[in-house]
Amino acid sequence: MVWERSVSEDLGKVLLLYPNTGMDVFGINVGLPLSCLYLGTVLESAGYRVEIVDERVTRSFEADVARSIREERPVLAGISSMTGMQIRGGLTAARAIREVDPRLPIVWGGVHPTLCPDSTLKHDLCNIIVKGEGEITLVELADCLRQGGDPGQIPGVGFKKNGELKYGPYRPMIKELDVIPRPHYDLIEMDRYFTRAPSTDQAQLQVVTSRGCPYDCEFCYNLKFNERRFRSHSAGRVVSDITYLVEHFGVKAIFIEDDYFFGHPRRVEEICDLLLERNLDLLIQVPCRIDYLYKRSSKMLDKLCRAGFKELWIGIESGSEKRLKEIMKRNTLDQVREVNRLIAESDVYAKYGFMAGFPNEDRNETLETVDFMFELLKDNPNAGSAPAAIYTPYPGTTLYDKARLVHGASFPDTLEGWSHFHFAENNNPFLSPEQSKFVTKINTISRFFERRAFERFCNNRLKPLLMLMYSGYYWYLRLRLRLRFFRFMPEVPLIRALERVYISLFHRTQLSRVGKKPGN
Ligand code: B12
Ligand code: SF4
Repeated sequence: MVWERSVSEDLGKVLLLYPNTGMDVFGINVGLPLSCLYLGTVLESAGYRVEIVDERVTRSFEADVARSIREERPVLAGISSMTGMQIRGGLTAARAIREVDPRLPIVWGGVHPTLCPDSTLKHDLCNIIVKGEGEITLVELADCLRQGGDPGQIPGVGFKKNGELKYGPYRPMIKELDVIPRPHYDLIEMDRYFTRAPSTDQAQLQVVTSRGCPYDCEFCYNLKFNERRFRSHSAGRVVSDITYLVEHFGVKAIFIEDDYFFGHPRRVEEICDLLLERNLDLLIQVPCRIDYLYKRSSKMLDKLCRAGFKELWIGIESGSEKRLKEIMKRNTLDQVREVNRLIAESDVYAKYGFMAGFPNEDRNETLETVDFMFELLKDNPNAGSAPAAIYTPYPGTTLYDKARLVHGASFPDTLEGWSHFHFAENNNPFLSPEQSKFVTKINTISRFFERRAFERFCNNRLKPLLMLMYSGYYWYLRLRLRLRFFRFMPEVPLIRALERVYISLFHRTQLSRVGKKPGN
């Protein structure tokens, strides 16, 4: 690997930037900036010095970026970005860079530049993009720019030459993930990144144990970004990475940030065996699929639970059978019901995820989803439900192409345009104005479907008062749903406004307490 080399000279500095995601509540979901951490680690191994500036944990992002460049001109500045909000912060940072140094190469990478390469590259504030996995490409690119070379020969990059967009050859994906070194956690201030485990409020850190997924859900980026392939770290490496976090940072709760952890069932068993051997007494949150559990016995669920996998995040997506088929979810509602019953008999907590507002979805279908959410919660006291997300057509997904080609929807064609594509807003031009409003209403009120989630959200001095208000509102909400009365809902704008204020105040007060592990 390109980073496995011994370098005696100082190769200079690389600046990596992680903008706000739009879902950033310090101490709750500001997790490790994994993209920058993985890239920073290989750059450091290859002989570069790395600085990571993360907008989510600083109050002076632009000033920090400008200061870093003034202190020492980096070889390049790399910006990591998903579609939407992160682009906004990325552009702000890029402007700050340009003011200090108009010629510094600005490199964009991550999910958005990979899936929308042309519109990203066309922007004045972008010189080069890196498509897909960045570890090898970024080291090669830094070497090339440092020596004043031409990036055209480097696989995986896009660049501009005489105003024209050019792309280097295809960059194959790394086959054996174990060659990627464990993140150098000292690149960041770790005490800023403890999130909280939902059921216990324990300090939690995140790991990646695999990349990609063998399924083809039509709303997901995996088909294009990971070419529908599943690659994983060995069981030994996974358990060693988790043990490292436990031993060095004192956490007992882990969040697995994989696309599909369960892609290789034999590996899952091996991980469980190793964790049981080490007796670490962990609380591990992990994304899962219904069909993985459907094919398995309560014995396997019990083993998962004993090994620490006590919280499963399961995307159910819809309460409509027809819709599940259409989006290629590859499981039925009856299978969901059966797995829900299996989980009810175990000690595992399941958090279900749903979406509303798919193309052609009408009010009845949205209500089928709401009814199904309540059915699952009723049948299983160990289950919770995330708010019904507003379906968002992300570029690179099959449903995005269908929305354009079948439903005639149009989407932004500039980087600036994509920066306003906020997942919490309704970005679905294919919905009628009435259905669009209805979906936003359901998304808002579904925040209150799970009492436990609300309790956790208001874990402060005002809790008794807030929970009293919650009980009153819950009763009113159930009555509304039973009567199917959705015309006059003044609470919707009120809830959204209050939530925005609450989250921003909470984020700021938590940020000012940097240094303390939440829950400790
Ligand atoms: C963690 C996570 C989050 C966290 C992120 C913050 C954090 N660190 O705590 C939170 C919870 C805030 C979040 C929020 C959301 N997320 Co999210 N998230 C993820 C998740 C699970 C892991 C991301 C990660 O860290 N991966 C590990 C790192 C190593 O991989 P990576 O980021 O891809 O980086 C590699 C390459 O992309 C590249 N690279 C990345 N940056 C850069 C920069 C440079 C300069 C270079 C050269 C290369 C490069 O190199 C890296 C190493 O190989 C991914 C799915 C996944 N498994 O990747 C979804 C994912 C990124 N999220 C997604 C979505 C849709 C969302 C949400 C809308 C909520 C939702 N409904 O899920 C929001 C809002 C974000 C938005 N798009 O506006 C989509 C993104 C689709 C898109 N087109 O952007 C993904 C792909 C999930 C999916 N299956 O669809 N998310
Ligand atoms: S939604 Fe989940 S199961 Fe479906 S393709 Fe994406 S990662 Fe795989």
